[in-house]
Amino acid sequence: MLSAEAESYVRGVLERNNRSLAKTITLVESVLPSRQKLAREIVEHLLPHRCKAVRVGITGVPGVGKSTFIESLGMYLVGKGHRLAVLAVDPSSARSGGSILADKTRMERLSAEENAFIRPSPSGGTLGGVASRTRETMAVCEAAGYDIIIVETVGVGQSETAVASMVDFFLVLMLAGAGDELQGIKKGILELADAIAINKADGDNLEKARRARREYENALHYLSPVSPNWTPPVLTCSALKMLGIEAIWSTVMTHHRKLEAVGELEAKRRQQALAWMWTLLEEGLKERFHQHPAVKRRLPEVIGAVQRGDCAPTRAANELLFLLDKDSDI
Ligand SMILES: Nc1nc2c(ncn2[C@@H]2O[C@H](COP(=O)(O)OP(=O)(O)O)[C@@H](O)[C@H]2O)c(=O)[nH]1
Ligand SMILES: [Mg+2]
Repeated sequence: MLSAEAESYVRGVLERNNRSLAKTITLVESVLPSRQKLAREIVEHLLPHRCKAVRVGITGVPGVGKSTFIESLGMYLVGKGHRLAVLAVDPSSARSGGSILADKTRMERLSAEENAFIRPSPSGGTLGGVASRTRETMAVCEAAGYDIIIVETVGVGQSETAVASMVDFFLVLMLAGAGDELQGIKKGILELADAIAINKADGDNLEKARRARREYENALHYLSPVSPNWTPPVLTCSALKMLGIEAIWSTVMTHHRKLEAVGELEAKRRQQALAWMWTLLEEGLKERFHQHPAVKRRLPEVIGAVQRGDCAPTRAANELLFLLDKDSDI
């Protein structure tokens, strides 16, 4: 049975009330165990009511034009009658605080749209935590009838991998003149990309952008594609001048249709559902470990012993894990 409190949240979301939606997401992001319990109850009830949204992850270094791009793409999509939710997974902006405000002002036009819902980064929380709540948040938005979900993430290693593993399509925004940075961390990001778009292809930058496009095409050539049914294309666009935005969206839709036709999209979603379960399971186990009375009692001592070198880490871990098998009142 659904508690009365949970029911009012569920009803609000299903009635597509954006205030209820925002409140539900705040609950989902809460770190308080009692709030989390309520959030899980609500999410579970909302899951069957999700619409089949197209989920797109967008990444790129700060300044590449993600927010500008999302606003241009968002205006285009809303104009076509879609309902769009934008979620930001950006631990750096959560820390600095200021950039959230800047982002908000940049998406001014989109935020004024009735069919757009913009949710800035949650403050605090670990990277893994933020990303795991993003799944729940997407589900809640889908239950509120948002048929396109965009997840924005900043180019800092872990968060992209996490976001790429929870969307249908992963778009990497790049800048021209970054050809010499193709190695290292960038290569890792390219491997996740379903498409690359060279942004700021306007004015004096146009020729450079075209050159960069060829360079990235070459670079992609040497990577094994994510899917056997899809070769990631490299496109150019200007988020500011709203050029090339339509072509990028049509690429997303082509990818969607192709993967859907061969059953790959369904397989991907199932894989993601399993990954979601494992994330929750690992979180739950960790929490139980830290809540366990015997562990709580013994942990500080064991930590001290390992730090002093009096106890081997291997033995310490074993001993602590063994405590879980004991009755909590021993
Ligand atoms: N010339 C040009 N400038 C752009 C374009 N897209 C974004 N910008 C500018 O680049 C700066 C950073 O954009 P922003 O969207 O905040 O980047 P983010 O940090 O990736 O979200 C802003 O001053 C934008 O006006 C573009 O397509 N062309
Ligand atoms: Mg931004």
